[in-house]
Amino acid sequence: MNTEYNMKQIAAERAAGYVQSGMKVGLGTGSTAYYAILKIGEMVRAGLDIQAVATSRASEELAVQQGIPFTPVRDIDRLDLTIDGADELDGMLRLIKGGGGALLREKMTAYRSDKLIIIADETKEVPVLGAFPLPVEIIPFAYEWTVQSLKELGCSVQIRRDREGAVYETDNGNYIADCSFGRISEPEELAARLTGIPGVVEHGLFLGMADQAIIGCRDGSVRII
Ligand code: ABF
Repeated sequence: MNTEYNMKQIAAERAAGYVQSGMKVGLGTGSTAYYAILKIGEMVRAGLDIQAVATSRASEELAVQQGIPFTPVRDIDRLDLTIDGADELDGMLRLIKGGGGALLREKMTAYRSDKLIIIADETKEVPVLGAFPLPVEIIPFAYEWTVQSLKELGCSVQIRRDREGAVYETDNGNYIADCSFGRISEPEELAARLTGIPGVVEHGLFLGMADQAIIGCRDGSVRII
């Protein structure tokens, strides 16, 4: 029986197998991407020659510890491959991301990547998105207005706080509004409405961005969709 972390690990390590010397690679954020970074670090130490960018300060710190060479983002126009986690994924590879607070850099990195591979344990697969509150990155100025505008889309909103109860700030100095919509039956429509709210920087719906998902299963198998 595989525990959740094993499922994450087998998915992450299978994805790391797609990384080849000469590639420009985007490193994701979260506990599944953690295992991918560890594996890629092992491969770099064994001679893999890549350039990398990270989707969060936390992932960059981990990658540097692992000896993965970094290139300033300004020196990389496009990436060959990004490997990243997700909070939910449906049968059309539509995703909710941002539980780790890195959705803006994750989406920017995915957008500049020729291929996005999502890695997840099978508990992340859902028939319909929305059980996981949708993270939305908003600017601090007049965030109360933005929260009200989000509520008017039909959700309850929690401004994310850290363990000490302070308002959580992203790597970009913004806030995260966790929006509970319940079932999101029309994610494309919701994405358009979210983008139209002034004060919203980015949202955690990743639609039409993932090329492949590698799923770690309880029985130790890996499914590729
Ligand atoms: C990251 O991966 C975030 O977007 C998301 O929150 C996280 C998935 O969580 P985990 O891999 O830790 O289960 O990309």
